[in-house]
Amino acid sequence: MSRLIVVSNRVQPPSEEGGSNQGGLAVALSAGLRESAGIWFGWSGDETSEFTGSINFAKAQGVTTATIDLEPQDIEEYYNGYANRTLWPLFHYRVDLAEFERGFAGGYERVNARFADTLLPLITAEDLIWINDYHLIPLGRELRARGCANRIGFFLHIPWPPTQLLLSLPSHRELVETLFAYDVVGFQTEAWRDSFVEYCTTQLGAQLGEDDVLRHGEHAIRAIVCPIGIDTTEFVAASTSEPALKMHEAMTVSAAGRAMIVGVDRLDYSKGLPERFLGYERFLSARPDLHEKVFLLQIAPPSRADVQSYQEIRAGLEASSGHINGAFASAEWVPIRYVNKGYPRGVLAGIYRAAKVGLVTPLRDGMNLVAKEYIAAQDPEDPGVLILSEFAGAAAQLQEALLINPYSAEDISDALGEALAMPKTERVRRWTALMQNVRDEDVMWWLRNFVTALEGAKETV
Ligand code: ADQ
Repeated sequence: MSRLIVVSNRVQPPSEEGGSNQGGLAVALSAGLRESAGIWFGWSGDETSEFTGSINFAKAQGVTTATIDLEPQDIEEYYNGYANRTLWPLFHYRVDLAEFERGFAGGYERVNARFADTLLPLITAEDLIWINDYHLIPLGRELRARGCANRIGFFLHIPWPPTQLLLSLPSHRELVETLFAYDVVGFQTEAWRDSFVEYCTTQLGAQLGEDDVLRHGEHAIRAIVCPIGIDTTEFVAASTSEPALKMHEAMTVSAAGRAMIVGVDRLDYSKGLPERFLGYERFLSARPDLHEKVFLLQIAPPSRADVQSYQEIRAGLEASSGHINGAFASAEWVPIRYVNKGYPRGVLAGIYRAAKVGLVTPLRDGMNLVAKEYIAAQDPEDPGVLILSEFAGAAAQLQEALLINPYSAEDISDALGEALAMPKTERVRRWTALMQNVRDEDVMWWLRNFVTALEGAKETV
């Protein structure tokens, strides 16, 4: 395998005990980089008063990292602005939350150019360059403009929005055209890829040929479907590790014979948390016979706290969980345990394993790794049941989950009743099929698929 240079907005190599609050992207990329002996380049997460382009090299857990600091204005316009207030909501179908400011777009261009200036000297002729996610869409074009002739791939971790929504982005055409600087562009599902192809054919006049090759003017790219997985072997081991066993035991004692339903999500409006609480409330109203027999543990570490819509969702969830507990709790029973902190991976695996039901109900999600982690952590002899939103990318692979519409409180309520009553033989049957997929299509499979497509790109395009 050629040396890989992976680029993403944030670089967060795992800590010894497996990082307590890492996004799915961080978890997946570190696992992949270990195999390829490559470099992971991106923002350190730190601020500097003036951008210098100086690179900080480090090695952690077998992963070499190269990071840069950004100026406060960069962080405000590029990260909090264009990435998290414009593209993230729009690409998750929330045009109502998207903010369109020229200053944000300018900062986004500037930071992508700074990434290119700093990264270019690290690149040698045979390197494969793999750029990740919506923060860095124009980076390939910036590298090409500086003479980089390497194979460059781009992978989008989030959904690609429907054309009619994307048209609301000022300069949508310019942004999408920058993707034609890549050799390969990867998506989590066929649905997101098809949506991209539809935009390119209807708005740019691009032509789709064989082997997913999309031609536009002088350029040809391969638009591939390449769903991300988890480090399944590591996660299965984590689920029977010492911290997991301890946590499992602690949860079993504290559950006092009640069935635990678990939700684990970054606190983000795309994850459908208010709707999930409403669905659970509906379930409590519909099933008085199960009061005191179940509880929902919702773990939601805050993210992007500088963005107002994230402050609002946090306040809304505090009110909603308080309201539900106020309406249904008794002296001995609290129906929702709502926790705003991160856990080390072993501990998290122990929590998943102790839960009879995994409740994963995003309104829109590129993939959703929590669904896969929940499956990997189960006891094969007595697995829990996964309830999964049909709008998560993971639903395309995890068809044996109980698939629901996350906007429907009734769907959530019915699925909870079905999951809690499901006989063991049926739970084992579904879990076996789900686990097969989580094992076969893991993070190494994802990495190899993408890299193979990138290596072969020049021959097919
Ligand atoms: P995210 O939106 O961050 O990722 P997800 O795929 O669910 O979403 O990954 C979240 C990760 O954070 C999981 O590995 C989970 O274990 C971890 N996590 C969440 N809460 C935690 C807690 N309290 N303690 C410890 N760990 C916690 C983006 C896209 C997804 C896509 C991934 C990868 O939005 O759709 O699946 O990238 O491509």
